Amino acid sequence: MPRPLRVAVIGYGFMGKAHSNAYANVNHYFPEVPFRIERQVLCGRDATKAQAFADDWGYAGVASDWREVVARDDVDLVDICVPNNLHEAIATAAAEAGKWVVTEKPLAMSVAEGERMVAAVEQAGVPNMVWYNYRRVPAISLAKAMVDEGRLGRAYHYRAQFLQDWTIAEDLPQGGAALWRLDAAAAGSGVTGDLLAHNIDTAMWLNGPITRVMAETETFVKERLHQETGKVAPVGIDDACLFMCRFANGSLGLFESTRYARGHKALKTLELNGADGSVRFDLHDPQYLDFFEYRSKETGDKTAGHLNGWRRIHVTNHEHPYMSHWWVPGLTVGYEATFVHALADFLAGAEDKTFKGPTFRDALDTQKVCEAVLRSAETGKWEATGLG
Ligand code: SOE
Repeated sequence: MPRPLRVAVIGYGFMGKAHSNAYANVNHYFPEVPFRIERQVLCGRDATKAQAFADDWGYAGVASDWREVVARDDVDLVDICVPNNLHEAIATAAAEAGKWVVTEKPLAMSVAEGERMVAAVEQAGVPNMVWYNYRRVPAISLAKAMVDEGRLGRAYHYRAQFLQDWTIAEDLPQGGAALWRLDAAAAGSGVTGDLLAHNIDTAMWLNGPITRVMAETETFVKERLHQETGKVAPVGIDDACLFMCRFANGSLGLFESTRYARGHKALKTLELNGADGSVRFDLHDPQYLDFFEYRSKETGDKTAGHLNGWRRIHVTNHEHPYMSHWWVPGLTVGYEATFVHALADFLAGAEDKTFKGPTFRDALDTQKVCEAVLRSAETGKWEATGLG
């Protein structure tokens, strides 16, 4: 019989919703997980909004102060869905109170903060996770399975993009509500921590540690009205970031991210080229993984020249990651399913420590790469990440 796990979610924005959907649905689609989720408390500063959200998503109660929530005896897991500058304080207090702790990405504002957070959860011995949800796109999980099966052979190149266009307008303010992502004091960084962190997490999951980076960033709009102070203030985030890197396995990487790519809402791609084959993924077609097989792992034979070509795998068969939990083959799942998958994996492996991550410790590695990227953009030099 699954045991109850009483969840407190801090924050009711975009991620509060994505995570709440996972809590509401994980037991329906993954009935084998050993916990039955109870949506115990929703915490948010605006009492009216918090109550409306709690009613919508079936939370038993609401609270306005996260300190009160982490101290409650009737909460087992604390989920942090608030701006990055609050992650450390909530996570460390929750861990010290013996709660399981999960947080939206990125782990922290800096490596120093992330290290303290890792120490807190590890000293308390509490299960922990960072919601790098794109690992759990079935097609990306399939790419991981194929890499682990040795289908790509020696890795040569990794490349990834994450392009958006929603911050181009010069009169868009910074700070407050969804726009905290433009405020360095709340976000820590711009596209590096917000978008590239996803790509770095996936890249290191698929291709191993990134050891050094060389980056360039730009802030295209230098000043924006700050919603909370009502004053025009310098913009401290990176609007765009490009970096090249080296992986510990000897392969080379190229990453690009911006919120100024007019026309792109979420062009998120990845490609890994190996000696025996390549995979590529595009979030616009999330059900597909493209595979080029140069040499068969099973037979060791090269694909006959006249049959060479990219294969589009429609990742909806029951043999594909997560898909036996959903519909019949051929039918698709969406963005929200990636959070359900992340939660299912976490619940399945949290107690017996078989959870494969990303844990806080894994996410600290991503934080180290992000920080090296921003450092390199400052120094104009290659910077070591300390990994690998
Ligand atoms: C930013 O626009 C954002 O919402 C990120 O914060 C999310 O992490 C990403 O998945 C989509 O884009």
